[in-house]
Amino acid sequence: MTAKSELSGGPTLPQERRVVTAIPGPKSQELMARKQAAVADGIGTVLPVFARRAGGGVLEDVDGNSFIDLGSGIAVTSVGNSAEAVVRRATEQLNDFTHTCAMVTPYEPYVQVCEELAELTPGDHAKKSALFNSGAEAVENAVKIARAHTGRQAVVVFDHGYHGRTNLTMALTSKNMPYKHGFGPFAPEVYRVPVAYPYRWLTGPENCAEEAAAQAIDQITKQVGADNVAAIIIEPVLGEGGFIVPAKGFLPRIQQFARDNGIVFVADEIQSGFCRTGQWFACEDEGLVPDLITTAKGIAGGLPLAAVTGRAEIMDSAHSGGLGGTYGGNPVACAAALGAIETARELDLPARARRIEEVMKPRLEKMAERFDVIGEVRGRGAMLAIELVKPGGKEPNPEATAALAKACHQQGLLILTTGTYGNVVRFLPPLVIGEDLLNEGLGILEDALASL
Ligand code: PLZ
Repeated sequence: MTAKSELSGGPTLPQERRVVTAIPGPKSQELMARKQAAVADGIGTVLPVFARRAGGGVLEDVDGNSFIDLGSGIAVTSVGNSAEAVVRRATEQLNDFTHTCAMVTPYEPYVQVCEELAELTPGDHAKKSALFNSGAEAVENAVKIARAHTGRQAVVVFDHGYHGRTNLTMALTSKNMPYKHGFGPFAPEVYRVPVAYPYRWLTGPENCAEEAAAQAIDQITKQVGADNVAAIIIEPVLGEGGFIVPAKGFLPRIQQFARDNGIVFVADEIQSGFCRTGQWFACEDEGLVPDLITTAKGIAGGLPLAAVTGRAEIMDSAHSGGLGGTYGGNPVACAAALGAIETARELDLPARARRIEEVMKPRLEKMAERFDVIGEVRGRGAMLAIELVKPGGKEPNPEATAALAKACHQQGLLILTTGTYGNVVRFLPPLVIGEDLLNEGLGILEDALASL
């Protein structure tokens, strides 16, 4: 008989890979037929199995298959699924009250999350936060705040950038398919400039930071006018664009330009933040102190919560009552965030992310030597990727990428793809994953590469 604790997800779930049916199994297929009838086609599916439980480094489906999880629900369950402190705190909060609306009657967990964000984010200046439900909402609000602060309208973003699926954030997002196609018109006053993508910089990676920054700044000054720019928004590691780590020196130059011109510099750390890259925030790597920082995903262990955090005088620019939303900073989500932050501190998750890099990167680099299809291995901490190309050159290879993901899925390894060209396999394991699972997953990846 199964112990009761094993019936729930979370840390008690057996930490093993197990493939007991074809993928997808019969129960998942049945549910998929119901999904097709009841759920809009616009809601896609990466791995067509239905989840039953998840925890630690695994995700179990309704047919009893157990997948090694190298996706964390797109960088969300960094503390693991149903992490003990997240469940405990959220449950206590559920029993006390589920909602009052923070704008109607505030509650302590909201304030506590904002206090934690002030402490955890880079810089020792006075900081304030505002809480929302999703990453896109946080980015939209960062723009509202920057516009209120500067009295300017233009927003500058970067090639390969991703910031969400709402109307303004679609405009900020660079990739058309699947995010924007047919959904326009988009919000005005959004300008896109080059980013320092070392692997694909035409004159080579050595000059990439310098040249990309010069081009970006030239375009801003000549095409937009620095005085018209409210905000420059960038992901310190670009997520949906392909786990692009901007060449060293690029981000500081862009931030300096923003500072020199009274532009609010916004780091979108929704994917890269909360210990993912081996530091609490990816922008710490180059000592950046953003004016505003947007967070979501890893902040609350799986419950929907997002934040804008930044310089108090900028955050206070929006008039009283000008920011908010019915559910923003929901008390259960805030309690979960406090549990996730407690866990991250207790387990020293930044160190765990660095350890994941130590385990994974050398093995990925070995695979790159063995297989021509891997053009580059990149990333930091537990935000790693391989970019797949046609052998002999750098032409993107989305077909091999899709085939590789599928082959891994069949063997019980959950990996995700990404990238402007759809040719990047990304690795985002929960930071609490066991090293044995991680190594087993890499073995499956290697076999799948060999079978391509
Ligand atoms: N900014 C940097 O990575 C979300 C998108 C998944 P939301 N990335 C995952 C998908 O296909 O919709 C993301 C991000 C960065 C903003 C967002 C948006 O966050 O919580 O999905 O709105």
